[in-house]
Amino acid sequence: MTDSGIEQADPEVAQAILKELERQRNTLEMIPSENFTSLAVLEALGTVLTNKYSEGYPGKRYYGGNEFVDRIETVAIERAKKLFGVPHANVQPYSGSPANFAVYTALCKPGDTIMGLNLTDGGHLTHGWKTSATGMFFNSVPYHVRADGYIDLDEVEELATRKRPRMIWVGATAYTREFPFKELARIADGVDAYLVADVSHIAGLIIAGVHASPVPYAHIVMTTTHKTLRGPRGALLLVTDKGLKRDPELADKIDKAVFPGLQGGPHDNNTAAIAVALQEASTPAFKQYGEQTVKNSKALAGSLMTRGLKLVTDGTDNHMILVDLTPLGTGMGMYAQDALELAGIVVNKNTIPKEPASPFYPSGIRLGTPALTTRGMREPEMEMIGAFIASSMDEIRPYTMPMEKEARREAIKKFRSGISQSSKLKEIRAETVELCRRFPLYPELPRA
Ligand code: DSN
Repeated sequence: MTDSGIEQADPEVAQAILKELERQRNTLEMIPSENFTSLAVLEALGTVLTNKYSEGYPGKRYYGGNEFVDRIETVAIERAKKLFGVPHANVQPYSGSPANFAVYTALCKPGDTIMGLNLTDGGHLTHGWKTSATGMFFNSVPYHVRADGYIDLDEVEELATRKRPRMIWVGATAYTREFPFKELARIADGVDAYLVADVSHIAGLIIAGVHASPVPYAHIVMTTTHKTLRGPRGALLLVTDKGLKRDPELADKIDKAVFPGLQGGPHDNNTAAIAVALQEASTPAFKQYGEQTVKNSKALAGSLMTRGLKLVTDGTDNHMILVDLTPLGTGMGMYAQDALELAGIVVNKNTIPKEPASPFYPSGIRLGTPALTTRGMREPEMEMIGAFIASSMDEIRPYTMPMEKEARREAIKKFRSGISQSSKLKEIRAETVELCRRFPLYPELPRA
């Protein structure tokens, strides 16, 4: 075992980490599921807790030596319960997808019918998409959004009445409007289905009071901890009073589904970092953060629309914006993502409702304000960034994305060589670097 630091022990990896830090510092991070943790969260992650095995739960471990891990996990559980106002929390899921699979394991038998928002309408893979285990092992009946981009509640009700699902998911990975928890609870209750809310994207907004909470309406709530909640990677499974009223053993079923059902030893360093993030999320400063994230998102949406870009649902209620690029042509999401990256703006290509192209070459981009807001940016910066994005989109107008494979390969080649020469994108890049410099990120950490 070496006892030197990473720079001496493994310069190759150390250099790549430092470069990644510089990349995060010098670009506008606008993927709506990403954020920057505090130094305290980072510190908790890089601790000796990673050395420990702790299968089981506090006070009921399979291995010895868990005195301090028990203390940490108990603190995390109590903070999660208090913050979300629920009687039971499990803080061990490795991330959102395994946490969601634990919900299936606790509530369903293989082959049971489940409903969730269709992937290309903004739903998550684990809400029953065909290539996910959740779509393979369960009978998935997807619901959709209407032409205006809002969840089609009439369709949900019609499908639920006809298909009698065991469980209905509410939640998404690309949905820019307030989730209709109350309406979906009415539908789920009407057919005796469990309502499970996946609030991974909006957990921080719920805590800040700028999005309704699903807790009064859902039986189980799942959230990842690394998005608007601003913690480390990981997830929480929360059982509500409504859930316990329906099944007093639900908390136990969830715990057993996580361990031993699906996971082995919890990642104790992550648990500690989650505890720290939950502490931070309980402060007035976090409430302000959540409020500003939504104000920024609305300001950015306004700036983009004023400059002629089309947004799904014509705006946003949360931290996220979905740009419909079909006025520029179908399947242009990848070009938009690449052009913006050259301009120093990191977003992801995304399907739009009724996607006319394909999930691999989709017709939209998804962007959001959680990370920029963590850096301290506000409405004036959003106005400016909206202008950068709109100008960058002008640069992709001359290109097309054919759907036929060979023609597409040629078109992408032509795009890549053309766009890398764009002087407009180079100019914008200089401005985004300057903007990043004005809002320093992790100034305490080393420079490359
Ligand atoms: N990858 C997450 C997101 O970007 O929304 C969902 O798993």
